[in-house]
Amino acid sequence: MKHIRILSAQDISCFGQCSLTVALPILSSLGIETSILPTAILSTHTSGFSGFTFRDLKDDLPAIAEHWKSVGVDFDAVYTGYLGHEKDVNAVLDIALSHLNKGPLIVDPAFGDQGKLYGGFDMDYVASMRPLCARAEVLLPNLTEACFLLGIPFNPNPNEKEIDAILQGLLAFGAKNIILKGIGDSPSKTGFVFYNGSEKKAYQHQRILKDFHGTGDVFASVFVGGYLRGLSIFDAGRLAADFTFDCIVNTIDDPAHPYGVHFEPLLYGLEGKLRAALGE
Ligand code: PXL
Repeated sequence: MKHIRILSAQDISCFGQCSLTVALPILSSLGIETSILPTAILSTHTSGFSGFTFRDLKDDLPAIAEHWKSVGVDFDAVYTGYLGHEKDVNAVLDIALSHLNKGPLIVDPAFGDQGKLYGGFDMDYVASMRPLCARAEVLLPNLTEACFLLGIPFNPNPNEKEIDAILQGLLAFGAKNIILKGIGDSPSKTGFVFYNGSEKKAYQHQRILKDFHGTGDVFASVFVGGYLRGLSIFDAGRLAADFTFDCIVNTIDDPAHPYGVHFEPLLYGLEGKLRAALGE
């Protein structure tokens, strides 16, 4: 197996399972060396907790990048998630477009869900995310993020024509491949639609009518691992959707665990699923 080293730029939420504390174990389990660019440190994530601390690291990012350049570090891909501040987004875009990055940029916008922005984000943040999303080889928005990026009203149940308009709009931005998440053709189904301008393909599975935090990060991390290991974008999305579903099923009966999903017990089987999808 070819060695793959990537950079993931996201916050560190010290407690709660999201961002880097999810990306690192998942990507490691898929055999991918993952360097990190922590853009902010929070005591917890922002969903379901109040009074959390938030230290933005935007001022540190350019110097980190300069040091990497001076020692000759580079990456096979850059994967971005929740960043935190407009200046973080700009610094991450500079890195993704510099010679530090030899491969694709994969962007999970990670700024909202269920029709709303996550606490602390505003339209300026959304505007700052547009240039990053525009340079993505693969963009992984949920429906909420797609609507904010396009500046259109959020409709939780878009029809096919509306979905097509969203996909076209995101492509017109500049992103090359879209995985639009949170789409199902009935209330009991959810999944994603893949679109690259010439091919459109949907995948869906049973929808669990309870929302869990951090599932977008689980999805994105499995997607990145699967895609960089050689799956097509659609098949990497399918691996990610199935694994995320399994994590939710594995958590649903635990009332003491509302802040994330129990993905750890399922990691041991993930690489096997990737190998099977690769036909190995
Ligand atoms: O899972 C996305 C995410 C990441 N990081 C922080 C968050 C959220 C979603 O709310 O608050 C800090």
